[in-house]
Amino acid sequence: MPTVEVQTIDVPKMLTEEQVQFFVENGYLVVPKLMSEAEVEELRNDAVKVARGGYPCDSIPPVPETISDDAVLRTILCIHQPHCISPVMERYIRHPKICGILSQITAAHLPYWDGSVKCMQSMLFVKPPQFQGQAWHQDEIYIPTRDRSLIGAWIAMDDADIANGCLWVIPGSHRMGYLYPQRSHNDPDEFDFAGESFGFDETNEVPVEVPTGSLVFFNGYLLHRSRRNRSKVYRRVLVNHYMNSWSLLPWSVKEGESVAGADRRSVLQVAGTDPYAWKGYESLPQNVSLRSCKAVQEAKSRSDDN
Ligand SMILES: O=C(O)CCC(=O)C(=O)O
Repeated sequence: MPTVEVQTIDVPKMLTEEQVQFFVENGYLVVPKLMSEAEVEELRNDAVKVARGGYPCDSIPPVPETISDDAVLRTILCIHQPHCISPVMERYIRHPKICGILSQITAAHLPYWDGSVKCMQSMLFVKPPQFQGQAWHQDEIYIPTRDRSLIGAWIAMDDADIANGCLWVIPGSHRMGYLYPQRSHNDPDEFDFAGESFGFDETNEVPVEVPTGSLVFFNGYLLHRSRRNRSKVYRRVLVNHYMNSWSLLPWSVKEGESVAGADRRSVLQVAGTDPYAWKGYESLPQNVSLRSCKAVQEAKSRSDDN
């Protein structure tokens, strides 16, 4: 193993032992108003810059000045990987308060874990009025870890409530580390085109309504969904995904690659040390992708008609 200088990222402890235990037991945790108003405003402004093609990338060309910010935002459900092009979004991935919390809960179910955390994904939801939500799913279906440590840090850029399509979760559904089967759903008015998990009792679901600036943390095995935005306001959220730095990341396994050894290295170390720093890092792709749903398709066909 090559020797490299191992750096340690120190972050503040933010949570009580009761809050850590709540996360371990329930698979989610709300931390109200962690972000200041100025921070939320910075994120909202940067969301507009990303959506207007203000950062060079192939998938979002610059939008002419004659088109209003509102007209641009009203066509977008979600932009995947905005941190690959926006230094502002990348800075929020490393936000010390968020990373302090992550260093306490991400792998708190494992003995000996030392609080080290890395990030592999960001998603910027705009979710304008009438746009669809996401059907039941567990994030580890898409991003597998080897130790069940995947965690989402969901930053509310607006008040999120039942009307505008907040998160709904089934507390404790992460405990066994079981991945439920998935199927297509027949409800494109309510949910985007991703599959839905099934085979569980959903009567215990609870809405996670939070004020602007709050964080919702949730484990990658937690069953969660969100519904259509039935309000007149956006439901903007930046959700970043992280995991224990000690676990390999067998994500997007390449042809011929062994799953046991696969380890994507386009990650950002955000707390503690990276034991695999000796492998080096893959640079982030300088691009983003846009998520589709029925409302996105309708907005596109309206603009094609004009
Ligand atoms: O914010 C939402 O509506 C859904 C987010 C979600 O499902 C996720 O981050 O995994």
